[in-house]
Amino acid sequence: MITGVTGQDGSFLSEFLLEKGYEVHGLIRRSSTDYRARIAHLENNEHFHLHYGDLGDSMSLMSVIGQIRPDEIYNLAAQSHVQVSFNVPEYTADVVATGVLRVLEAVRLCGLADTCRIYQASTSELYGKVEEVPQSENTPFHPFSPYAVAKQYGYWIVKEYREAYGMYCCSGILFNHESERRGETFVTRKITLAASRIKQGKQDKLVLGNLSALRDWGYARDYVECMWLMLQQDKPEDFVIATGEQHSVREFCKLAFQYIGIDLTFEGTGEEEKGIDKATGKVLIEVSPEFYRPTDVVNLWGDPSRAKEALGWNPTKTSFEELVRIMVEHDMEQVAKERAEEYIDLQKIESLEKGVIR
Ligand code: NAP
Ligand code: G4F
Repeated sequence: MITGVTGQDGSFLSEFLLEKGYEVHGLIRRSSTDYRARIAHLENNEHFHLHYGDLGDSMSLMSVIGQIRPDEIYNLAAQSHVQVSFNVPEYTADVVATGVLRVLEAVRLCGLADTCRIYQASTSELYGKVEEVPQSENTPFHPFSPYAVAKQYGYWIVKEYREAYGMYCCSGILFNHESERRGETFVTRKITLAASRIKQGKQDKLVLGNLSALRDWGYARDYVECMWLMLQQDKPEDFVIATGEQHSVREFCKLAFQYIGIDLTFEGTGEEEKGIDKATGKVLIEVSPEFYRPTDVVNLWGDPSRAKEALGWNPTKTSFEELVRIMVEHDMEQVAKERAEEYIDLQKIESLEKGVIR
């Protein structure tokens, strides 16, 4: 069973498990619009089943878990946007923190504590205002957003159920992982979509926040394998999943624009910094404090040694360069197909991210 099946990771994990011969049950929440694009290609698969439920609703979780009696649960559902967690902190806590407890307790109350293994989608945001670089399983946590604080509860409640009830449950401390299916308001996808639209004359410039933030970016398709591997071990254990390589938002921009044939140079500092097309002198990237966060995590860099050793996982199967190329190639095609009435109003999305209605 996968919660968050309609999300980036849920869709890749579904494909991965179906290829392994699993019966996959996904939890979806009711919405007035039918947003299932990432799993549309799986919906005719007879081994893929969908159930309505919500992480905010224990009864639906009990009902679905009691009915399916899953061998493995991948708890991926979350309000996963860090900036949005400052706008909706209470809701974020309910889904991201208490939601984990609801899943664990539903498993226990359905009498599955001894048979059902649980993977919890934990995060590098737990390291937040980092206390060491790079970060490993032994690095102290210092969560730095309402989202991260809620995820910290999820991490500890999983550990508690493991120790109190002997349940096989564990947390994957995953560093940022991106893809052509990444939500459009996360910085990487915002950049690859904007670069594609600028190249095709459909957007003038891209406005970003902190260009100096550093991330350890991997490819989501590679990372879902680790979620599965973590549930196939003799004993449950928490792992850091990362590439071990770090890049800035600025470097990501430079590479994405390079793939569409624009050589960018950055001039100025702070809010005055600009990304300029070397060939034409045109300003293509600007900084706005609108996208600064009240507290920003600026130095994430994971040490995947333990996952390499114990899970036999290759953290650099897809390189940073290849990841950016995959995303840009996808978005160049997507943007070329977009009809005028289908354009996503980036300005509106960006404002929403900041809680502003324009
Ligand atoms: P995502 O694309 O934002 O997907 C989140 C999923 O959760 C969606 O399917 C969403 O459903 C679902 N969801 C949200 N609220 C829900 C609720 N109340 N009840 C049931 N489902 C709900 O996230 P992702 O990038 O795939 O990440 C998957 C998980 O890993 C998340 O828990 C995230 O916090 C965590 N994580 C992600 C990264 C990363 O870099 N991607 C790194 C570390 C940890 P709708 O489609 O209906 O919105
Ligand atoms: O792409 P982001 O929004 O991802 P963030 O905050 O790292 O969170 C993602 O990764 C976490 C793992 O570490 C997950 F747990 C979480 O669920 C989510 O998937 O921002 C990355 C960095 C930040 O420092 C942000 O301040 O990029 C900086 N940034 C600069 N300009 C921007 C922008 N981020 C966004 N979203 N939009 C901007 O315009």
